[in-house]
This record gives sequence, structure tokens and C-alpha cells, in this order.
Amino acid sequence: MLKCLLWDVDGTLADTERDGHRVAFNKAFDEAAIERHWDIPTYGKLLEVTGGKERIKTDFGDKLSTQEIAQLHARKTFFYQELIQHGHIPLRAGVQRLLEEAKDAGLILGVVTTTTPSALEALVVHTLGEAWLKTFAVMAAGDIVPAKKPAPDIYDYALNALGLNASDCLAIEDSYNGVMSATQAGIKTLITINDYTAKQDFSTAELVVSELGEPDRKAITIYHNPHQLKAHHISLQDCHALFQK
Ligand code: XBP
Ligand code: MG
Repeated sequence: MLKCLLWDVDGTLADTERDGHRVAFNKAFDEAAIERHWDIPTYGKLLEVTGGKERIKTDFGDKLSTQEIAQLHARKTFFYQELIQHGHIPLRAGVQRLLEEAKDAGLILGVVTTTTPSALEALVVHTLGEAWLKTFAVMAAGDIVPAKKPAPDIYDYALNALGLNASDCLAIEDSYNGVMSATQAGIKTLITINDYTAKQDFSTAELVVSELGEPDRKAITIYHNPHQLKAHHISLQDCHALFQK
């Protein structure tokens, strides 16, 4: 029986990368007078590396010390929180609906992300509202595990914190790194793609859709669909169906 939905954050709850994290990194570079600008395609390539500090390290190599990276990243997190507080990044279509549906049905809800905890908190508070900080039974985020996605560590951490098995949960993700992390932890995964991840390999996912969608809006597009699920939008019932197959 499906007991729990585990939600990825960046790209899944909201399209935070292009107009959120990327913009905040560039503001931090400007403030520190570092000549670097991550344009949209450049940032897309850098997204192969999960974690903001790891991403800076990948691009700058040994030009910045660990301490300099940490300082730069702290400022980036500040700028990101500012963008979120100003309401620049809404939830993706269908996210709040499915969250509410699952909550009302008594499912356990958790968040599993590589993002910094304070960035996650800002997003939850300014989109879903402060009460959701307590509604999520676990908010597994950032540096609490040795290896970030695509390693399974953060999903293993969340399962352990919840006292659940992989076979109790369905993960909702948007990226190759995300599906690999969940799959390696033994968790079935539903993918909602976005512009940055649309062409990635999702062969280990149960289903790939354009978005969760809303009942009263245009139908979603279904891509990788080994279960032949037919849906206009993704309901909790569809999640149960995917999970059981
Ligand atoms: C996506 C990430 C994060 C964000 C930036 O996480 O890789 O690193 O891009 O966040 P997920 P930080 O899809 O798992 O939510 O700068 O706070 O690391
Ligand atoms: Mg993601």
C-alpha cells in the first residue's frame, strides 16, 4: 500500500533553477566582484552537478578555496531567499492540489532535496505557507548526508527518519540525478519534466509527464509510460495505480 509521497524540490515543487538559483548565483558573483555570469545554457550544463557549493567548485576548480566557496554560497542563498520572499517563483501546476489531496487522505509527506535547508524553508513558507513546515514529516536537505543525488543517501536518510521502507513510498522528481537517487534507494518514481531536464534519461521511472496538471486546465503530456496510464492530470488515485503496478 502506498503510504508516503516523497517530493523533490528544485524543478519539481517549483521551477527554481533558471530564474531562482541561477539568478542568485550571478548576484553573489557580482557582489564579490567575480567576473562570472552563468547564462541559461551554461547553468543547464552545470546542473549535471547537484548542490550549489559543488556546482561552484566544478566551474571554478582551485581558483576558490573551500571557505571562499562557502561564503559565496551563503550570499547566494541569501539572494535566493530574497527572490522567493518576493514571490518570484510559484509552485508548479498541480503540486499544491496533489499535496492537499494526499494530506487529506492521510498519506505521509516528505521532502528530499540537495538544496540548502534555509532555501527550502523559504520556498515552503512563501508558496505553501508556514504550516507546511510541520505537515512534512521529514525535510531531508543539503549537507546532512555524505553524497548528494544521484547517490541514494538522501532518500535512505528520509526513509530512516520516517521509519518507512522504500516499498511504502513513491518519489516525485524532475531530473536524471533525482530519479537515479530514488531508484538506487529502491523507490518507484514519477517524473515531471522541465525545460532543463526534458531530454534526460528517465528509463528507470514509472511514468514521465509534462507536469502534474490541473483537472480544469489543458491535459498533460505523457511520455515514458510503461504502465499505459491514461490521465488528463495526475491525481492521488493515479499515484496509487502507478505504485501498485
Ligand atoms: C537541485 C540542486 C540544488 C539547487 C541549488 O536540488 O542541485 O543544488 O540547484 O541549491 P533538488 P543549493 O532537485 O534535489 O531539489 O545552492 O542550496 O545547493
Ligand atoms: Mg530536482
